[in-house]
Amino acid sequence: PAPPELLQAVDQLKAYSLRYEVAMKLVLDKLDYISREYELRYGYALIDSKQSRIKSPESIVGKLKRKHLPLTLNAVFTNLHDVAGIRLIVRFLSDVKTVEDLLATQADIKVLKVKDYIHHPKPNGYQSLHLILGVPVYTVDGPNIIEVELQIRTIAMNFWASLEHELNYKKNVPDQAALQRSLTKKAQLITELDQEMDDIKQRMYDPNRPPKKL
Ligand code: 0O2
Repeated sequence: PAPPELLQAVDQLKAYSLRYEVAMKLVLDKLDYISREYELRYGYALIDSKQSRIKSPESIVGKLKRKHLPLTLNAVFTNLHDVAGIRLIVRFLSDVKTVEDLLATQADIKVLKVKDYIHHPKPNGYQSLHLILGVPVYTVDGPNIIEVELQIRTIAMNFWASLEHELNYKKNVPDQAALQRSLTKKAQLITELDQEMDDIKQRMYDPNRPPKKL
């Protein structure tokens, strides 16, 4: 029979995956509501698309190793903030802040940490707004705050990030370093495009227009 410590670890893992799933679903439902109400009241699609995932065990182990952390459950809970992750894609730059502000008004979730890679892009050019949200999950033992990472970015930023991610994970790409440098330069074009598209949007939709009354 399996040693009791192992059985306990398996039970703990199951309970925690359930908590991450429930917390992620709660945030997804809120985003869905925000998106639908915004469209009804402003006649404007705030959210283009969203993806979500619970980090796979392989990816968790990979990240713990990269960060030189012990391969323990405790290290996961205390050091990895993106076990539950949502990526929200908006069309326009100013929509990133609109979503952030709408989320900040929700009393039951807390923004625990903000990493603003839009105002402060990473050296490789990566842009995105990362929020670590603390979401209450009411377990049999009482309330527990579970972290969910929310990445908010524009379609253009996502286009850049998805190619950059592919480049990093692909093996045997000739001139990988040169392609990386080229992508870093292209990030500037993404910033310019996002700003110019936002200018057009501001002229199409008056940013101070009142919402439709309910
Ligand atoms: P995957 O495969 O997408 O899940 P921290 O402990 O806060 O210092 P962490 O968790 O690395 O470190 O935080 P950060 O910077 O917020 O990055 C978390 C996630 O953002 C990454 O998860 C990526 O999804 C994305 N990301 C961050 N930097 C880059 C980048 O330079 N390029 C791209 N394409 N994505 C990036 P994972 O676990 O690394 O990967």
